[in-house]
Amino acid sequence: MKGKYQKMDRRSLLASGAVLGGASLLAPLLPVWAQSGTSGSGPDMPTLTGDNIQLIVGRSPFTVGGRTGHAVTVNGTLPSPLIRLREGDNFRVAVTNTLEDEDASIHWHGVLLPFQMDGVPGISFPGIRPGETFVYEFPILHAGTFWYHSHSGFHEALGQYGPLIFDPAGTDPVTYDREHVIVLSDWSYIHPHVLFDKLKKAEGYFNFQKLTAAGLFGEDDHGQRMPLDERLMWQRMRMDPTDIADVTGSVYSYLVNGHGPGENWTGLFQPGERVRLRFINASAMTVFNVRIPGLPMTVVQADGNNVRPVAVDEFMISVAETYDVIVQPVEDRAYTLVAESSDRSGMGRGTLAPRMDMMADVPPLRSRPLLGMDDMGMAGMNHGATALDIPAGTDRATLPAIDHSTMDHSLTDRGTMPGMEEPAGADTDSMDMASMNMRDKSRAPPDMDVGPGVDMIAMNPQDSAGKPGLGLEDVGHKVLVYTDLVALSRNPDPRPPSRSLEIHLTGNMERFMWSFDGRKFSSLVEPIRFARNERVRVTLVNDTMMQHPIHLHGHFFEVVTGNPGFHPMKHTVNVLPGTRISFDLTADAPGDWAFHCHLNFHMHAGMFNVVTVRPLDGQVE
Ligand SMILES: [Cu+2]
Repeated sequence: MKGKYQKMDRRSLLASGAVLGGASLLAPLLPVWAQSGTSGSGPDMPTLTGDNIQLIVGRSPFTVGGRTGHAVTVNGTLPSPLIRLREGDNFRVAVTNTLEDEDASIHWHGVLLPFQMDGVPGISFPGIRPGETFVYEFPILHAGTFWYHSHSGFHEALGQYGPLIFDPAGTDPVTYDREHVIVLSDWSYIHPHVLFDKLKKAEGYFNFQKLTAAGLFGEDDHGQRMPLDERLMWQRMRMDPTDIADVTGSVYSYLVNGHGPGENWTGLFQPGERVRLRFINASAMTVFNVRIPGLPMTVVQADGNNVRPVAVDEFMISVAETYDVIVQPVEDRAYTLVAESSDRSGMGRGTLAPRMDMMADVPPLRSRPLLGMDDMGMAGMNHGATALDIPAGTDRATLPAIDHSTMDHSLTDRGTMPGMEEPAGADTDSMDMASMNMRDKSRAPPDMDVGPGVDMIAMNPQDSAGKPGLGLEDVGHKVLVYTDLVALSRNPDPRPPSRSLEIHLTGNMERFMWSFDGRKFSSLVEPIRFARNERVRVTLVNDTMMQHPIHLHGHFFEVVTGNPGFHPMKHTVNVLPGTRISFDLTADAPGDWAFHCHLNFHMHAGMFNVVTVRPLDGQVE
């Protein structure tokens, strides 16, 4: 079961043809499953399978929108090949790194495996050096839709991600006539290093929708929607209510199976068929809102685990999540598959149609959501008679005026801002009270490091399991929420949690610092320790105004949705701004595991830690 390193001659490997994964050298650099016009990934489609799969990580050109850039790919394609195996089979995949000067890796996202096979350099194995091959090998214990991606440098953001399907050993409770894999992602011609550096220098750098000076004075629609006092508050906090995503459609092309919106990836169906769509959000930084206008979707699986079928018109898929849905189009017509970025700065687009020459209308981007008091963790906060929990659609002009003299900047280095003084304590105007309180470090839990890396502490974070995502509160149709997800079979561990643990998601937006409990990841940071088979309720508190998809390797946890015994089992949970969410974990996988925000740049900035589960096999407690 142990992985091993092998030396392999690259030329003979390439010549063997074993590595092509269904892609021909003459075809576009897309695997067969991802090509437009595909009839779906059924049993006769060439995929990588069997007990001797060979993958080659390398550099390849990638073209979208008529431009060509440099991608990091597996077997030459973006997305990577579809790997399809069966529960109970042996997983044996040899990965060769042909990059000239960089280590490579593959992490099998959502897969239960021995930690040495998890593929995170520095945590679970040393990484794969140039010219080296690492053989991943373990038994496949479960079925579902998963994916795989690099955990090295910015290789994932540069295109190294692909789908991984484990078919059930027995009968699949989900019946379908046809299936398509839908990998959503984001691609930029600007190197991720450059994007990251620009964000470090100026958070909001790519937010060209922000409230500009013109907007502040009411010359655009949002300027008019928000009264001056509230706009001034945002400005004074040096934050922006349009700051939904760090990197936006201004620099990203949103991809559906490697196709830009203009290339219109098309998947075929026959009217009347039950079509299974396996959605995977393989983006570096983009949360998507997915809908197929005119076609209801039935969610049947989340993060690789079956759920009771639930009918929706739209769902949010955060980075690294997967959702399987069934659609049953009965008409002989095309449907547009819309994957809007959550900040509404752009759209991934594809088509489902009976024939290749058909397409449907593409709806315009909906108006961008604005952050509100809830997203600062101040839902339902009352100061005297003034409720700060402003229901959508309320006339915000009724809010009281703001006195500039009262704002606490003790948490931040904003003391040099002109016109700002220490709070006098006399004026208790509600908004100033709010902005003071969200920076009141005395509210921090005792084990949090409250340095410059923390610019906000949620005062009254609400549980977000029942909340639709940002901008989906009143779209006028059914949007999936976590509380809709009910596990199809009873959760395996009936024990109640024996302890609880609170982890704060922390940041300084302006300086693009991201961390857990105020501590940016380094080898000096104490890991999060679980005793083997311990059952723990973990509560994630989001002390930031961004959403974070938090991913734990090597385990499924049960998102606490108020349906004990049938909580949805997930590997990634999205935590909305200023809210909290809990999961119950049985720490049954011994080893060292990565635990991190799956927004690639947040992880790189330090929102990452190691989870240790002890004792290991053969170790005495
Ligand atoms: Cu994050």
